[in-house]
Amino acid sequence: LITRTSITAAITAAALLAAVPANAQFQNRTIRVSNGVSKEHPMGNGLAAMGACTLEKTGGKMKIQPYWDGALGNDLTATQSVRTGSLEMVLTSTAPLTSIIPAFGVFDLPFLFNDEKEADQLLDGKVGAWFSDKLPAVGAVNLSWWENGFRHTTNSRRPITKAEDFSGVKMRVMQNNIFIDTFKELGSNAVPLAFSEIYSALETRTVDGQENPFNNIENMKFYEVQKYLTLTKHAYSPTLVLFSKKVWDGLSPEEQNVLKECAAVGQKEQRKVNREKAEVSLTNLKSQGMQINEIAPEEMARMRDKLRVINDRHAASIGRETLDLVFGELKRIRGN
Ligand code: TF8
Repeated sequence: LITRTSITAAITAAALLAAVPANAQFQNRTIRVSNGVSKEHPMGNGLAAMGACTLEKTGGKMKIQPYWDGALGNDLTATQSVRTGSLEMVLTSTAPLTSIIPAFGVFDLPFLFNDEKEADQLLDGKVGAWFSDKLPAVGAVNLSWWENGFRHTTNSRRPITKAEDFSGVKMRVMQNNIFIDTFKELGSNAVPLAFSEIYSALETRTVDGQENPFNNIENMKFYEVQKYLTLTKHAYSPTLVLFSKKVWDGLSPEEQNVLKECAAVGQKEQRKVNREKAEVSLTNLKSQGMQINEIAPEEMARMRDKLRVINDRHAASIGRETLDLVFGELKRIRGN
């Protein structure tokens, strides 16, 4: 005799069975993400968008948990944790990773990109994928290209309006040979330091200046200890959304897909907010009392000429193949 209750029970059991594979695709997971800046930075907007996306796509199972202010290490040390698998994810500029993958050094060459549109096209296309493909070999998976952005120069010594003004200025640079060489070539004294050490180095005048995007200068309150801001726009820092390969290999294909899709959702938000906020940041830095200096076009041309030697000097370490690939693609993008 088939009762109403047993039919209900059978239907429930069938529904449960059908539901099992779908649920098993997603485990409860917390993805810890390290970043050097504080949570008001556009990186926060990107991670919030990415996190809302992972929650939605996994029925609340996959959580993105950001850690700010370098609490889990600076770019390089957090990247090492990602490589060993003791940390799930890090947002880092490519520059500190040039010591691990020399080809990334191409992004550190002065004045490589003219604007964000060029950077987006190159990084989101086959050349960006070519760089991402180098990461699994060193223990990481790049989920997407976000951005730190165009870098500008601050210092406490004097207004800088031409290359010669860098003379004798002690500049903090990222832990990267090409940045060290670039600022030495300009006549300054280049000191490599981790990001978290900048503020106190500026405050104690261990260094006179530093270079970072507007958003970072405001976010880290460098305006409290820096008077002059020069619009050098000398480099564009891409941001890697680096996931631990060790952790990645233990995820289901569905979880991996969610992470990739949601990193792309985060990218859209992060780039948008980063670009909107950069303008606002510049205005805020001015109202905080910073003096903003521009470099006249003819002085900028001289500076570019002076720094052309950097490309030659670092060609061997970056590698011919990388240089040809990137400059070839830029040529195509620029339509010349
Ligand atoms: C630097 C970098 C860093 C970023 C950020 C912490 O100057 O620009 O600000 O990579 O992720 O060290």
